[in-house]
Amino acid sequence: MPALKALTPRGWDVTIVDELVADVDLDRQCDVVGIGAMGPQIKRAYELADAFRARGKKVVLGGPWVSLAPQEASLAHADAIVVGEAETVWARCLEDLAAGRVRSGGVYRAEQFVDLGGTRTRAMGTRTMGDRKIDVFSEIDYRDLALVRWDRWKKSPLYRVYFHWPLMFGRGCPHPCTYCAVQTFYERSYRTRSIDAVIEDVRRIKAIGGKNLLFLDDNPIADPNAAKELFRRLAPEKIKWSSQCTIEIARDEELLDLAARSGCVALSIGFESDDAEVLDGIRKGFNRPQRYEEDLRRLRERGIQVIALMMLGMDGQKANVFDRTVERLERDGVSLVKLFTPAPYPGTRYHDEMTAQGRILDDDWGGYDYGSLLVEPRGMTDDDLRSGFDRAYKRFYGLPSIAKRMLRVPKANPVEHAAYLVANLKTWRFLQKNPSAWGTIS
Ligand code: B12
Ligand code: SF4
Repeated sequence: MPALKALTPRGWDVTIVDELVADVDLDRQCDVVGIGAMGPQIKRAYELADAFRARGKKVVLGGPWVSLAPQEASLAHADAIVVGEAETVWARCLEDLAAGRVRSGGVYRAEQFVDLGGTRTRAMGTRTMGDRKIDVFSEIDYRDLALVRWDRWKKSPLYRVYFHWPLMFGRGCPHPCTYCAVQTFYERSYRTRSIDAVIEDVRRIKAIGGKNLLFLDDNPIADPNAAKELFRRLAPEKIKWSSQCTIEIARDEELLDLAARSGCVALSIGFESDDAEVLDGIRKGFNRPQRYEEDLRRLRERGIQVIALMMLGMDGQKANVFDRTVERLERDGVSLVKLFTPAPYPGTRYHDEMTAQGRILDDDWGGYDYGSLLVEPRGMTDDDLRSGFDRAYKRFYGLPSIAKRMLRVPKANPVEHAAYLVANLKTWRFLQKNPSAWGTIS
């Protein structure tokens, strides 16, 4: 939202409301309401859109869900939708709405990816639009666009929720994982901002007292050379940062050393499964699970906490997967885990595969969280999946497992170690009160 605000032409007065931390005033005076949503929030986004339109306001919807879901679904709730990145179309969309018109049936589609000012990789080559082939990168230079106002972030109630300073190095990911909205949205392309621009952001954040940064990237090591250069430049800044990336970070010693020296304290990593065949089924064979043990040892040695992301209920997994997964995570000293039941997000190849096989169990997108039964499992019953999923969470965040894991997770940084111990204990307490709330939150 701050990025979208920064893209808004002069003359517009913008207010950001995040419903996680504030109530939305449906009667607020405004010309245009823009709404974005992630995953299951889309249902609420549609409700809000309807409520605003019933009060005579113009509504525009955008973001990854809206971009990938069938357009009609979103257009039923909005005057206009932005499909893809907003940079090249947002100003035109606003201008049209203000003038009381829409073009292209209300669909403002970004036909090009914006140049972020750094490196670019492209797995897809050019994109075909009708009978034309177009370059997927636009000539708009992101460096010319207004920067996020970090001073405002510090005062925002969101800061107290996220307690990190969010910034971005790159967008996209070149991998082909079938279930992933990111590679679908970005068509497997990957771009970085210029490292100078990122360092400038870091210094602005430091100047107002920020230390803990969160790179919002999906995979900041997707271009390893660019990542190495970034980490070299970050090291003297003496900050701490967290992010998410593939396990490939552990397989390049230089990259891993540089990441650790630059202040990397925690990474969410999509292991998904320790079974090569299961991974091949979702085109994530590059994970190579036979190397996980060694990978995790290397990360631990460098004091990097690992939040493991694991999928349960995938094709090829049997009812023993739940206990086996937790045992492995305990043995490898993983700090935190997030478990996922298969979620067929619209627009993804996985969604198409499950639709073709007639296995999608729920059409209500409001339930598309990470713990619901959305796809008919093979190799286990629905009940096995439901009970195994809850059991795995309870066991991982049970006191014996916490003790076992915390003895193995990195202690190189005592403050971080204490924070992760507290996070585990809080999760244990939460579980006592809400034994089956898992997957609905992250
Ligand atoms: C960082 C992140 C988070 C952070 C956010 C932290 C923060 N302080 O902002 C946290 C961890 C909180 C988070 C949580 C969740 N996330 Co998240 N998240 C991301 C991530 C990695 C980056 C988002 C980002 O900031 N990108 C940078 C900005 C600039 O890009 P952007 O958001 O795409 O916005 C551009 C366009 O999409 C468009 N746009 C976006 N919104 C709007 C709105 C309007 C009106 C317009 C016109 C345009 C527009 O313009 C922008 C500029 O081009 C994305 C993956 C991804 N790459 O998208 C997942 C992602 C968006 N998250 C996802 C999900 C599912 C969730 C959760 C629902 C998970 C859960 N079950 O809890 C929660 C919901 C949180 C909540 N608010 O309730 C999914 C959404 C899938 C989908 N098809 O909708 C994604 C794509 C991850 C994935 N691989 O599937 N997330
Ligand atoms: S590696 Fe991660 S971000 Fe990249 S395509 Fe696979 S799941 Fe998506």
